[in-house]
Amino acid sequence: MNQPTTDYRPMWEALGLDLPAHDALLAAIPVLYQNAYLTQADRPEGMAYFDFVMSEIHGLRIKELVDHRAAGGIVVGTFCLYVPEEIIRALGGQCVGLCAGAEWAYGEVERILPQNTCALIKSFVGFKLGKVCPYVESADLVVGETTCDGKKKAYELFADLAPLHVMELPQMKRPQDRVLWRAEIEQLIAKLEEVSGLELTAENLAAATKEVNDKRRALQRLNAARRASPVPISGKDALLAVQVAFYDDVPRFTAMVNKIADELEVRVAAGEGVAPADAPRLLVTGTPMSIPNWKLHDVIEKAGAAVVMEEMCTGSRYYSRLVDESPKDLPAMIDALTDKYLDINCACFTPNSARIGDVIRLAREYEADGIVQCDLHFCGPYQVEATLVERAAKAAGIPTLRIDTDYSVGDIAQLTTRVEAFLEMIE
Ligand code: BJ8
Repeated sequence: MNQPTTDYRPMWEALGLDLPAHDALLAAIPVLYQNAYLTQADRPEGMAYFDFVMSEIHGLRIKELVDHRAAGGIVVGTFCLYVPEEIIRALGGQCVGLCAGAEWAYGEVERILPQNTCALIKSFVGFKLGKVCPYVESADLVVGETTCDGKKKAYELFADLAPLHVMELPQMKRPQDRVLWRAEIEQLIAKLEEVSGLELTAENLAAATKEVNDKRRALQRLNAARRASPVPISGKDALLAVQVAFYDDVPRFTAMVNKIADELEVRVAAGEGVAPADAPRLLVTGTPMSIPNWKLHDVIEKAGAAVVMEEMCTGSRYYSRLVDESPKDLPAMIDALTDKYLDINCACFTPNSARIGDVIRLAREYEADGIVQCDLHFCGPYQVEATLVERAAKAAGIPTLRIDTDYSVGDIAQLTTRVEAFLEMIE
């Protein structure tokens, strides 16, 4: 991974980062990336784009956001798939995901949050308290959502640290819940109009909807190629593409992913892959994996298996459903957004049987030999739902492995042993 040649330190200082702490964070990421990514053989050539993106993760992209704001645009940070990127973009905003995949400033975090809070929540609070995230420092507004209890209560503390708007997400999907959710989307529109000084119109929303759908279509193409045997791209690389989708420039990202999809389709036609055709194929499901959390994919693929699909928010839940582009007037377009976003299957909903159905359907479509459930410690919704996934997989005759973990590296040896034992069992 090349180091950036531009000196971004004045920009980081102007954003209020703690430069020594930020230096330490930036020193750690290339080591992780080198070990997980650059040791892989036969990567698609197009992944060079993602190597570049990673080398500039706090550099060029942040400069683009700073320039965007200087030109009058806004930057909006989010933590969850339910926040519609289309509205942010229609109002001249750049949407950036703020979930972090590494432990940071936990000492400070545990002064205000219980120790038994999931790593995702602790990390986004830690990155903010530790002043090491230029994305959150660039945000004109952060949008939270009432998904799990940990997140919604953490936002009450986060409101002291950043300008925050919280959307109330229903916990069920009945007609009255849809009414509530549509009203929440209307309130988000009003808030973003206030922050941006712009008005949402059918024209700007149609353009943004098409752009974001195009991004999802490109990811659908890339991931469709993973049905092939041998699989033409590693699970780690496919995961990285979705992780980067949360903060990269949308049209550029779409073009690059389509280029990789072209390359994968050629590989599939030629029968070329990154793993032997008889390598065990695994579907991974559970809580999201944010950069630089590549731990489980790395363990699985170094053990000789191929991850062929992710049923998670950094996976199929991100790209599998599109917004209906056929409505032409604004109220009908907002209806289409309401339906698309309420159709995401997060374990915060009850019942959430559609997610269980998705896991089994995807395992079959991608001819998975096994399902690995990977959930963060202290994540009640996904850890409880894991039992339902296990039951459904058993009924479908698909072996499962259940892993509860966090962002530390302390359990890598234990995870490796468990994954290897699982692979022996299914081979
Ligand atoms: S749509 S998965 S991004 S809420 S891991 S913070 S659930 S205790 S992240 Fe999520 Fe939106 Fe759902 Fe997706 Fe809570 Fe669990 Fe922590 Fe979680």
